[in-house]
Amino acid sequence: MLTTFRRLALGLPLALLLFAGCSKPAAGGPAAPAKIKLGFLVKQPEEPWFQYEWKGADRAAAKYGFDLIKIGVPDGEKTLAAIDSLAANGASGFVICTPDVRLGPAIVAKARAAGLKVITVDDRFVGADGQFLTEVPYLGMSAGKIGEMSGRTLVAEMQHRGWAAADTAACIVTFEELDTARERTEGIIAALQAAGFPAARIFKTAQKTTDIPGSFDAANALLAQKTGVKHWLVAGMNDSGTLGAVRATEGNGFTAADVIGVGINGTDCLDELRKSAPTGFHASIYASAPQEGFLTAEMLYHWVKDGTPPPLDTRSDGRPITRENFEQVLKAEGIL
Ligand code: FCA
Repeated sequence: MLTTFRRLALGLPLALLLFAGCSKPAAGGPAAPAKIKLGFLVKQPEEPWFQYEWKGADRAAAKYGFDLIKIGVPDGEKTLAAIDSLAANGASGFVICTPDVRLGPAIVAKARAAGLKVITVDDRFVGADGQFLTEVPYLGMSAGKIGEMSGRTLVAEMQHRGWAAADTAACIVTFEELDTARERTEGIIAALQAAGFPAARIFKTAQKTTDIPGSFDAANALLAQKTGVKHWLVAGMNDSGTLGAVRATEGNGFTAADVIGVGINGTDCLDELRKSAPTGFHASIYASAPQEGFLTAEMLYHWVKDGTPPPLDTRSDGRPITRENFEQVLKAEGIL
């Protein structure tokens, strides 16, 4: 208790210590060490995935006693401004999921100039030559593997419902300019084909924005072209990608019984899975956002505090969740 109190007191600003009537440092004595400040910047703060990542990072901040500065950075301008603001506020580094992976070199240059350490989460920086900036520590999904899991989940449920491939087609919503997204959707397609689903009945449709309206529009465009399909398999790079497409099938007259949608993230589909009647959104591949937030914040803290550099490439795994088991899995994860 006393140790905890002392540790806390050390982290408090001097004014607060005086105000609280705690012992004053002797005149000329060493000042209390300043609390470490770390940033956590995410591209889509409205997406539950990123809110859970922040929650995980908050847990690391509470455990190690650093200040966490959370900033939403929906575009390049806001990202660069956020780095300036972190530097001005005395931060030592930040974790980032960038709104555009090609901003990587500019972000690294700005961070270096300000003496800030950088770890990337989810979306890996890409250089002007199109190659990953492998020197910047990265933590993200095992994208191909998780995509394959989504594909296998689609096939298992299709078999469970006894659908014939000849009556079925797959609508895969893609966002190929983002590597983690492309690797996931390629994994989905590879698993469908490995299970014998005909390549000619797998249709990709590109989303312009990575949100529900973006995937809704992409799927609608495809459904308008592909008439005569009885059942649809629907998937995308994340829950929003699949949710928008499932909404599009509904708008085109397909009922839940004729649609199998599988998402990825497992954080942005909770309201959907809680609906009293099942929808076409059948399952998601859950990857742990709180853990990714905790681990990246923890790595950054150790890097700043002890000079221990983080591993350059860390990957997280996934597991399928459905209406049947999502509450149990997410409770165990501390999300529910
Ligand atoms: C990307 C997606 C997010 C999440 C994350 C792990 O950043 O946009 O929804 O899937 O990867």
